[in-house]
Amino acid sequence: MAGRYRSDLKWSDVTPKAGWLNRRELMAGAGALAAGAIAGPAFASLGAKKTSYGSDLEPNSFEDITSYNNFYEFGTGKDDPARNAHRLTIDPWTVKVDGLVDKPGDYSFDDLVSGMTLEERIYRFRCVEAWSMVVPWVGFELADLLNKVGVQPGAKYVAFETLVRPDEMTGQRRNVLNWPYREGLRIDEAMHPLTIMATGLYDEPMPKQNGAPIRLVVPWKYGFKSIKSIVRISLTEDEPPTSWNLANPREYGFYSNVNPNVDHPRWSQASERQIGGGLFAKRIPTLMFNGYEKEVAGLYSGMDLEEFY
Ligand SMILES: Nc1nc2c(c(=O)[nH]1)N[C@H]1C(S)=C(S)[C@@H](COP(=O)(O)O)O[C@H]1N2
Ligand SMILES: [Mo]
Repeated sequence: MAGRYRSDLKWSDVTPKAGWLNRRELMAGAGALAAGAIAGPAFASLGAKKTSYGSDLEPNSFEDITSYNNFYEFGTGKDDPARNAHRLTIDPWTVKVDGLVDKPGDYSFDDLVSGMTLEERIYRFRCVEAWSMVVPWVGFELADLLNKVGVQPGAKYVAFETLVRPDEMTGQRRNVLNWPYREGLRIDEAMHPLTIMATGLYDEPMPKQNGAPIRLVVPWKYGFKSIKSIVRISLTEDEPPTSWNLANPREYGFYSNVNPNVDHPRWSQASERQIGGGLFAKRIPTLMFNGYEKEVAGLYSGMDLEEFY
């Protein structure tokens, strides 16, 4: 596989789009902004505004990002989602917004995304299993969506649910997890500008194995918090139950912030294996809050990060 550490290959050689090759040039100058706002069908992510988020990071190849996945609704093997997710129907797609909001309702994908500013965000992505990638997401800030639907004062958490459709999501025929897959964030985490709803990657609409048509991305938390193929967003007063926490509360906390100093009960979290690095690649040290400490540490000031893991 074309790894990003093979010296004869540059990331630009393994990316799928000619347009992508000019990304760095685009971002170099005012040209970045000239790329302009998004227009056209909401499903298309082409034309997303280029920003400087993550311009120092080397993205994994499209191939890596779409062939090594966790999406238990399609099986527990890393290659199961790529083989099975094509069965998922994503059009039409409806997201129920309920709980403590001014404008609850069943929103079509287009209604949900309309008015949002799509941007490219190149983020580190760190799975709790101690592997990592760098992904050029396309998405918009969750805060913009929450402001659009109107968060009521009593709301302290946001809960998310994935689709349940065992006909298409064949992994749901077994009770590997308590379906639907559920996740949640504290409201200040949800409102943080780094938290995005992603609708694409590498200028492509979100591949099904990565959580089409819309998924959460919270870059400073372990990957399982970034729930895929979302059909429900609820604003709640109480901390919502989450699938991995229900399955094993000792191993998977509600917060699950990336933290090299707090080991998983069964393995160290001090370092990680970069996908695409090849068989002999050295592990790299894991960064506090996955490298986003400057931006997010303030959310947890005064909290004992070993207690609230
Ligand atoms: N609905 C749903 N969302 C999910 C998962 C899942 O099994 N089901 N797996 C999580 C885990 S453990 C990880 S590491 C990431 C993987 O995202 P990726 O396949 O796009 O890299 O998705 C997360 N979101
Ligand atoms: Mo994960």
